[in-house]
Amino acid sequence: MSTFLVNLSGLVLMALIVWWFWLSSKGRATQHSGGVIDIMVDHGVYEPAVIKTAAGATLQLRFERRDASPCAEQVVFHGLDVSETLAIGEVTTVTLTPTQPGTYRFTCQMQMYQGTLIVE
Ligand SMILES: [Cu+2]
Repeated sequence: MSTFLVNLSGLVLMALIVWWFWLSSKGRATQHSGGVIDIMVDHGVYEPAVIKTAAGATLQLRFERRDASPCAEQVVFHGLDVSETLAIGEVTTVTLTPTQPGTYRFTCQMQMYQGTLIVE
């Protein structure tokens, strides 16, 4: 009986951890109508990774690359024909004016870094 309880509490803990990570990555969609947004590039994630904006508004995405690994060096906006090389330790501004509503992914060239741009 006691091992069952230990296993159960382990499962509950795992579920909480998964839930917390899921919320922390998916729950931070920030709503914008254009403007300047700072995005941190570190530890394999864009932060924030989900950006919502309005169609026709101009966004200035300021990518601050802290990750020195070659993986992080490029950001590619799929479906928008935009890509940019990010310098280590610097802020690189990507200016976009998406006109078509939709969901666009932005990733590194190997697609390990994953982000989503939602245009409404
Ligand atoms: Cu990569």
